[in-house]
Amino acid sequence: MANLILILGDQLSTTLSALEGADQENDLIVMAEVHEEASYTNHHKKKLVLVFSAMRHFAQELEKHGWRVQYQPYHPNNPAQSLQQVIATAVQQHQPKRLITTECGEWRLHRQISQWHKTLGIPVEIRPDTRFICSHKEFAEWADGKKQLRMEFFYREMRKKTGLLMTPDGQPEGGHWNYDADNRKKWTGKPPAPGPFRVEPDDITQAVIKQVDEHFSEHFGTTDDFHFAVTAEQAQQALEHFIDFALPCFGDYQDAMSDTEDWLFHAILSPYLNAGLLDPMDACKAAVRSWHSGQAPLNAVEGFVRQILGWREFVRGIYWLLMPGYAQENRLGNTRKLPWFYWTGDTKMRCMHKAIDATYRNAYAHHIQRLMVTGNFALLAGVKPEEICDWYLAVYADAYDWVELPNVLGMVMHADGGYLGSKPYAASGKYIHRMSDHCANCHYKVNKATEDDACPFNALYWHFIDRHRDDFANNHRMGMMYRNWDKQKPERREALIKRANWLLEHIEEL
Ligand code: FAD
Ligand code: DLZ
Repeated sequence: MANLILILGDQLSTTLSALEGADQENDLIVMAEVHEEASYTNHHKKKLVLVFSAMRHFAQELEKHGWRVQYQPYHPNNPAQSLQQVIATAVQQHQPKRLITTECGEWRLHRQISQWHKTLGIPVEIRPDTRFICSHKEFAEWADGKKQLRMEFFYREMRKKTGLLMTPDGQPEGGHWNYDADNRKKWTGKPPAPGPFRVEPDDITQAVIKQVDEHFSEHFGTTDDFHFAVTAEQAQQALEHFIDFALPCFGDYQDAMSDTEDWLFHAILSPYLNAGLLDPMDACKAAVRSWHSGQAPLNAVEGFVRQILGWREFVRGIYWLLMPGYAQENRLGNTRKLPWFYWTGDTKMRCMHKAIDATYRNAYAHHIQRLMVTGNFALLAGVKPEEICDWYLAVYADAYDWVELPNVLGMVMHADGGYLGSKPYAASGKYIHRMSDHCANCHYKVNKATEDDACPFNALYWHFIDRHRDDFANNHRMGMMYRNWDKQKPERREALIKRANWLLEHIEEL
């Protein structure tokens, strides 16, 4: 036989570079559900269902289109429990000339695969992942010589490169690159949020749900009400659902949070984009078409395109530029353990409870919950980056190291010394109150700071500002915070620090 082609669980695209030029009659595609990939983190049960079910559907589709596929479904007693074991067995069985694969999305596995040629005794060809818009080389060239990277400038380069939302004479549509200032409305229940696109589980998905419940019962989350798309066709329908029903309001309510509504006007497309079921450029182009047809406003469409063309490509660029050292960064010197309530949602802080509860049920929380609630709390409390990164990697259906790590370690924890973001997204309860209706239902009082029932985010915010004076006082975007802190009476400052110290000592009881 000619070649083995390995396709991983987040490479479910027929346009995958590993398939380019392949010989349908002679080459053999290998796909395998293996314990090692299913357990390197405490993956949410819904993520396991999504990945296994989407892999099974993809293998069927490949066979339907004439490919030869060797597929290993999950079983705890399979002799091969890692991708390396699966491939080693397949090489022995089929004696291929070479193994072809597309570069994988995580350093952990990439390091393994790049050594396989030594043990397999055949060449291993690792091809670039052309599903991303910016190659590693292009990103490295853009980043070269810069002390700090700023997404906004990278994003403009990507707009010029793709022509998305650009006029024929090379200017940004509407005259501005970024309409973020228009995207900060609080949501008060109207217009009604459309909810996510739902697919009822078919026989394949139901079989996977049963297996996950049986073999991964210790993992975080629940399989109840699984409704994710598991094929490219369904992911395309999810995109159309978003464009038709949520995109028009996506911009306005992008930063909003709600006590009663999990999804608001977000796309809920990241699990599909990251697994390969949906192409990022297709998603951006669909949004731009919606603006051209007058269905969605520019602030919404630009905001959506920026997330995918800008943030998604930017964080991936940083990941591959700086790994493996990036994962070890801890520039704020944090040492705190992750509070246990991140796993249970058992906390009186309403915003935290709501974000964690949604995460447990849905394997999803929207960006502002991740950044300004669970992320902000970890930053203010000084949680060790490694611990909070492990949590984010485990609990979301869209979580893969290449995208989770820069978002958590860089954007949220500022553990890279500001390489990714110009200032930490630290905020007091006031921000959460402004953007949500959580505080009205909270045990704690957002307008209090030092009392026993005061919102913990308030004193913790000032504690963070105070303890990191050396790190941030000279950051011009933080200057006002320090002036505000220094303006407060010494007794007030003392009371805030005392309250924060009490909160940190009793963190598990909050
Ligand atoms: P929308 O808000 O509707 O945005 C549209 C798309 O833009 C998303 O589908 C996603 O592909 C892309 N996008 C938006 N923001 C980002 C970003 N900051 N980085 C990369 N892509 C972005 N995203 C992941 O895909 N996987 C993760 O593991 C992940 N972990 C995160 C952890 C933290 C602490 C934070 C603050 C953000 C994280 N994000 C992650 C980014 C973002 O929160 C999610 O992509 C988004 O919430 C997914 O939901 P959505 O599809 O409804 O996105
Ligand atoms: C996430 C995941 C899971 C849960 N299981 C598998 C699997 O059994 N087989 C597989 O090929 N891929 C799986 N994946 C995706 C891989 O972990 C992913 O390819 C790497 O993390 C690189 O991004």
